[in-house]
Amino acid sequence: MAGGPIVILTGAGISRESGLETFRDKDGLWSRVSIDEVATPEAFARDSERVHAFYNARRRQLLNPEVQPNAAHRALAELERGYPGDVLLVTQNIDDLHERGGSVAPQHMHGELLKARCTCCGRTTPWRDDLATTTRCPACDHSGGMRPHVVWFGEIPLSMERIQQALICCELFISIGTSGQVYPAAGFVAEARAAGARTVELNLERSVGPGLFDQQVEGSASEIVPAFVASLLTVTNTQ
Ligand code: BJW
Repeated sequence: MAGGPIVILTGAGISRESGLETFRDKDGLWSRVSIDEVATPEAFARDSERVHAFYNARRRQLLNPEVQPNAAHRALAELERGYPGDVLLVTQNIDDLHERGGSVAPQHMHGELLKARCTCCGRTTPWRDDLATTTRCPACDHSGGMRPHVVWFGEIPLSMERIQQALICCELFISIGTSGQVYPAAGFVAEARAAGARTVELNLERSVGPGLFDQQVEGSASEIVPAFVASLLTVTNTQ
């Protein structure tokens, strides 16, 4: 391919070597915490203190100086800079490691941990501190309506129109570090494939058998992503 549009989808696996936990691996977040307790709007309505505590802990962890982007985040930024065509980076991750790794405008389809949203006025605000049930909205000054700017089960993911448009036009779809169990992201590979794209998975282990992906590379993201990006840029720039 000589510069055709690319869509990249990343999941928790790309940030694991930066020190953040995945969800569904043996030692992942969902092995210790129930989805129904922390990742639904019903959970927030029932026990917002509990949900705040879960996201406050993860926000503090993300802001720990030891958590830094790894070679995979940096390689994707290099791809964005060096590739002659369009690259849309879509991430299910709520961390900011793509931005810190040099990516310009990753689409955070499941939201961003370093933002808070007021359920009263709808305004989204950059947020680095703990949230509490009494936190005031800096925009409307209402207290009690602030929530993490994340997408819980049953809520509609963000930027869907832009993502769907890119999926039907892309020539290459690359899935990195996601188990492919959560929709609509899990369906992106089939949509891209139906539209004629070549599909590639880079993951610690294959998320599905052969059929959906034309190529599957197994290994840790910090090793296989830079290698894949280097070979893609070499092939593209010598064509
Ligand atoms: C490595 C590695 C290393 C490890 N190197 N790799 C029945 C059928 C179909 C769908 C549904 C259904 N019932 C309900 C639904 C819909 C529901 C859904 O999909 N449920 C399924 C569980 C069945 N989806 C929704 O509700 C979504 N909304 C929706 O569908 O709205 C309708 C709509 C859509 C579109 C248009 C209009 C309307 C919302 C989903 C929200 C997900 N939220 C969460 C939590 C919030 C954010 C947060 O707290 O962080 O998002 S859940 C959690 O899972 C989080 C993640 O972003 C998401 C995906 O996880 P991910 O990234 O794949 O992580 P893991 O842990 O699963 O996988 C890690 C992978 O990395 C593994 O493969 C490892 O091998 C690999 N790995 N180390 C490389 N070093």
